[in-house]
Order: sequence, then structure tokens, then C-alpha cells
Amino acid sequence: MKIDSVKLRKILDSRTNYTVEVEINGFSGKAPSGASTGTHEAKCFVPEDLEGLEEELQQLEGEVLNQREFDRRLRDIDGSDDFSRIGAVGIAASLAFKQASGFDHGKEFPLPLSNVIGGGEHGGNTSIQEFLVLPVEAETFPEAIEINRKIYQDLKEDYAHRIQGMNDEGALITSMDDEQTLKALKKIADRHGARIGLDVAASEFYSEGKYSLGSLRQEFDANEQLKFIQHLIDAYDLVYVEDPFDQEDFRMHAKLTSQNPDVMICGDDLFTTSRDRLQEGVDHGACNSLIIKPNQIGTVSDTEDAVELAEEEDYTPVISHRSGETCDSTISDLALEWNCPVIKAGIADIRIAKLNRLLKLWDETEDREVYRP
Ligand code: 2PG
Ligand code: MG
Repeated sequence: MKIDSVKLRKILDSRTNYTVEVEINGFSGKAPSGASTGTHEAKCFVPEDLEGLEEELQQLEGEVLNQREFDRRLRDIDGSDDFSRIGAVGIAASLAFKQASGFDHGKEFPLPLSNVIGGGEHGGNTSIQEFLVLPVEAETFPEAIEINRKIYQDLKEDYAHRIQGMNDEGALITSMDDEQTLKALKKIADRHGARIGLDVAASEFYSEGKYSLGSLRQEFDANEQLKFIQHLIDAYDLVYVEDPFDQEDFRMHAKLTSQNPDVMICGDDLFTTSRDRLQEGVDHGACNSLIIKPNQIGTVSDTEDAVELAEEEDYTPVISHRSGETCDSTISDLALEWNCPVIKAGIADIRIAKLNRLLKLWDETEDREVYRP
């Protein structure tokens, strides 16, 4: 694709922090940001000299490049391994380039995995970061959205007396602890034929060999944490567990995976959308699923490399928003292009941009189907 124009600007994100928008040939890409970030993630900050960087990127005007070549040039301009010079400009530019060059949509739609109650780094009283629902019985994408919407609405009605607000991802903050939350959610999820998932985000409460679950007043070593997670899987029939252990602990992730071959055990902070980290996971037998976040690795083509390895190794790719978001919905298009069976994108606030994009694509696609686990 020929690059005719490049523009950069500072815009607001869902946390009222600044982030970066890049426009290429009039197509926009906006950088999201994480709160519970993995140590191996690409850097994602707003660089001070945006005007200077705009001039640098405008040097590319007139060139004809494909996505991989463009992403390579971004890395050359940045000059570091992890975008520590140009920060959020990298992913915003890469997404804008993808938007400008277009998508090759498939026909299999992802199931929405929706965060309905939250805690941890995103705000809330539970130690576990996200209590998610997966509408496993949905036969269409709109039906899947309807199930998750009803669960969220039912929670608001049935537990009105326990709800204290909404967190960074639009998930409900309640006065319940982790197990009370699971009990409450199980009742409602069962009513709608959905199953429950968790993003434990365990690195956020791990230090020096101990997992400190403040809300349950418990401190576990790695084996006790394994027992605790196994208890939650069994007691609440969990379908999905993300980051149950520290981000460097491939071995414990492997143990849990071998104990639960039918549960999606997913690595987020563990893999950081890196093909190399995923390969390490494959070698250890750690997890059978991975989170796909383009800004975690820094470009669209590096993200695609991780998706490709996931496909080869039979790991389920779960494409995902960040807790700091914009109305950019590129991940919805990428989910269809890359056949991701699941999209983790919240159910409320600005996150609806991604869901509404998929509703529109559903409407416009013939012979479409939604993923059935
Ligand atoms: C996660 C994400 C998105 P953050 O941990 O999976 O839910 O949160 O963007 O804060 O890393
Ligand atoms: Mg996570």
C-alpha cells in the first residue's frame, strides 16, 4: 500500500489519560494501555515530542510497503527492542496501517468473553481481577451478546444492594469477596446457559513465592495456589482461567493445564503475545490458550506471528482489549481475519465499540457462524 499521509495526535482514553492516535491515509489507529501489564510487554506511553515523531514518520510518505515492511520500519525508527523510544506511537501507527490496507474477514465469529465483575488492579474488592462469562450455548453472535448483556443486567438487579460502582473495564464493583462473587455469578450464569471464566492476574498479588489474596485473607505458596484454583474450577465449573500463577512460572501453569485438559488455561502476562514466549510455553506444556493483545508485542505483524504459532500448536487465541481503551475496534476485525474463537472485550462502557463492530459485521456477512466450543 502507498502511504500518502501520516498524522499523529494526542487523544483521551477511557481512564482520562492521554494516548496516541495515528492516521494513515485518513484511517485511524488508537493505542490502548494496560494497568496489569506483564514485565515482557512493549512500552506504551505518550512520547513527549509527538511533533518531531510525526515529522519522522512523514518521511515514509510516498513509499509503497506491506504491513510487515511497515512494522519493520517502525521498529527501525524506534531503535529499541520494546518501543521504549516511540512508545504508543508504534502500535497506533501499526493499527492505522492495517485499517488503511483493509481486512480479509473470515466467516467464523468469536464468542464474547465478558468481564462482568472486577477487582484487582482495575478497581474493586476481589483479589481476582476479572469474573467473566462465556455464552457457550449461543447460536449466533447477537444471541451471544444478548446472553452476556442479560447476565450483566441481572447482576445489577439481583445484587443492587452489594454494588458499589463500575471499574476501569465497566465491570461491577461489589462488596462480595472472590468466592461470594463466584457463588452469585454461578446462579445467574446457569440461568442463561453461560459458563464462568476468571482472569486471576496472579502476578499482581505474587511476591517472593507467595500469593496474597487480600480479599480472602489468605496467603498461598505455589502448591496451595494450585489447589485453590483447582477448587474454583471444580466448584464453579470454570471454562476459562487466565494467568493463575506468576508470569515467570511456566511449570505451575503446565501442572494446572495437565490436570484440566478441557478447561481453557490461558496465558496473558505469561506470554505477552510474544511468539518466543509462547514457544517457551509450548516446550513446557504450559497453558492451551493465549491472550492476543497487539499493543503487548507492539505491531500487527508480530501479533500475527503469535497467532500463527498458536494455530500450529493448537493453543486457542483469545483476542483482547486493554483496561485503558478507546473506541478503536481494530481487534474485532482482526478476530475475524485471524479466526480467533474468543474475544475478551468487556460488555459495558467504551468497550461496546468492539462488540458493536462485530454486530455490524455479523449483519453484513453471509453464511456466518459463531464459534461453538
Ligand atoms: C488483562 C487486561 C484486559 P490490562 O489483564 O487481561 O482485561 O487488563 O489491560 O490492565 O492488562
Ligand atoms: Mg489478563
